[in-house]
Amino acid sequence: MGEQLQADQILGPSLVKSPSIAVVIPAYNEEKKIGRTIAAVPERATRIYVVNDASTDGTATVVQEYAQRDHRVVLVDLKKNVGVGGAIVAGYERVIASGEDIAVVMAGDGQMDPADFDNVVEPVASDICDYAKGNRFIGHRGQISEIPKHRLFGNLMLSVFTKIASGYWHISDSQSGYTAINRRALLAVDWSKCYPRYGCPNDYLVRLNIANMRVADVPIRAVYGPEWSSHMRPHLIAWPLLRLLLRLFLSRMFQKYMVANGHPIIIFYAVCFVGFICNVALLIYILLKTAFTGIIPQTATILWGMSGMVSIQLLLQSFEMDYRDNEWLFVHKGAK
Ligand SMILES: Nc1nc2c(ncn2[C@@H]2O[C@H](COP(=O)(O)OP(=O)(O)O)[C@@H](O)[C@H]2O)c(=O)[nH]1
Ligand SMILES: [Mg+2]
Repeated sequence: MGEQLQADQILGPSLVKSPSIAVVIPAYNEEKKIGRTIAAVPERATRIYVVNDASTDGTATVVQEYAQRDHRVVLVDLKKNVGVGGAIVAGYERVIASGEDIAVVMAGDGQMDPADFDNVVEPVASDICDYAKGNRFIGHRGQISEIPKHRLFGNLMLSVFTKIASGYWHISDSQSGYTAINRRALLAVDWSKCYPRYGCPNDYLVRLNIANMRVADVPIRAVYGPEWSSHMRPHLIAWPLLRLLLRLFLSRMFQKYMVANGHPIIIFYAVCFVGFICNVALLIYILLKTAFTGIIPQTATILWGMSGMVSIQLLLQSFEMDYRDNEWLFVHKGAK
């Protein structure tokens, strides 16, 4: 893609001067923390949708009590558990139907700091981007050391795969759920198809990219401690999440680069894939041949080395092409 364009050149000046802001709060068995979370939502928010889906504790009752005191609070009570992603989508559907300009997602367990609310909302409210996502790795010094080590490692790995799948090479901390989205983006994505469980933030990013939405990472602080044990089980979600990312990657390649404009990146990725298969096949052949005859097959070894180098080269070039093609959707922190 050529020269980087300013947001207002692409989409016109800010569409909404003083946007209405809805907060979507997924809450599952959060009777102890949901009250505190609601009470801490900044005044700036005009509506608070708390999505409870079949909690087995008193979450719904607590939310109803708050709804009587605070007219902004609306309980969205789902009868069946649809997962955190499904709950967010149910909240988004309410926002789409009731017409708020921006939807902010905050966790029901109070793990997202209200002090960062403006940071997350501002780039969307001023129409610098369509979707802003909190990033715990930038801005707040010392934050990384507070994140449990195994979660940090998993997060970094998933962030790399999410860059490849989504085309948003400028963002990290892909699992962060503190986000703001504008109406344009809400209407551009088919939310009913989104992944309903813990992989939802990754899924949203790929779909936003297919819809050509501008995305920004903003610094946030996450709250950790024994009180906030996550329900997420990394070993159980890792494999489904990697499969989801592969499927979304292929879907993005097909929709953006094959159907839309027949981009050469498809050829690069395809040849890279064939090269990689040949490389693995050659390696197996070399190992078997050496094991059975005691002689290393020279031609196969040379071909193995060449196919490996060519595949890596093509892969890196594909990443570079993808980066350039998406650069106009990257909004950097502090960009005006
Ligand atoms: N409505 C709803 N909310 C959920 C579900 N699973 C998790 N949540 C909420 O999503 C938020 C984040 O979940 P949590 O387990 O703390 O994950 P983590 O902090 O991101 O590791 C919390 O507010 C949960 O109450 C679910 O199945 N339905
Ligand atoms: Mg949590």
